[in-house]
Amino acid sequence: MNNLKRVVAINDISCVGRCSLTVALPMISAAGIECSILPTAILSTHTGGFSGFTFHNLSEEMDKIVAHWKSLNLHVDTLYSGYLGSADQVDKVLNIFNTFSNAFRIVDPVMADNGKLYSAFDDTFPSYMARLCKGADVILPNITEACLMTGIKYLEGTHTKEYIEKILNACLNLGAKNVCLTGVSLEEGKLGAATLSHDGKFSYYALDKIDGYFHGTGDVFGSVFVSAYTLGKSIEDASKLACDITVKAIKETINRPQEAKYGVNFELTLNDLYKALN
Ligand code: PXL
Repeated sequence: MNNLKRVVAINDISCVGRCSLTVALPMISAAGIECSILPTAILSTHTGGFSGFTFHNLSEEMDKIVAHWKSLNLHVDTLYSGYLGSADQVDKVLNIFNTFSNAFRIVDPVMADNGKLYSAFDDTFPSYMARLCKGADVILPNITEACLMTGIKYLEGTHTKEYIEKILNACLNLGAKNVCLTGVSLEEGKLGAATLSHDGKFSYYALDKIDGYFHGTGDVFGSVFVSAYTLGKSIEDASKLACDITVKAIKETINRPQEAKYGVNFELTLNDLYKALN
């Protein structure tokens, strides 16, 4: 029997509306990786587009879970952090990074999109997320999140390479080793990702833009990126595969119309994900 790689996904459980752990668990598993989880909060739905959702913070439980793991001599290949329940959880995640110090650290600083913070966070939150990015092997911000953490002004629409490279450089200045920036559009009608690695190499990848806002695509992108990187792909190849699978998931959603807030039909991409990585 081969030993599978293990990812620990640190993210919330939004019970309905595919995002965070309801995306990370099935996708990372489908890549042939064991996905352990550290839930940060439990919500009836995610916070984008539903009203009246429930929210239960799991900060106290997180400490107890990690304390137990310490006693198990657990092997972890990659720690993947996403949506946090509150700013105090940044220290908890840093503590987990130090506990499993041989694991890759991939931080998706989930907190904002389209120029705006998600409703659960206040203006101080980006500075906490910036602390978490320090020392990460890879960070996966969208343009809004990168701007909020670096103080660069957020610009809508298509971007110049100068603007994107200024953001990428500023992200590495936060102390991350590599960055993969999502939501990058250098040309009208195209959308994709840009990377900057520790050796100063930039890469760009884009596909035809599909109009509309699709909830949870950042989590699809992140889960594929984390899977590919954990299995030894380069930053550039992990970014390309994450773009390809995310676009496929969006296309599968357009064919089977549903309300966008319920997330994309990533389930129909799992076969492609497995084949691309195994
Ligand atoms: O997909 C990002 C995300 C994750 N978790 C929760 C969210 C969001 C985005 O709105 O609300 C709870």
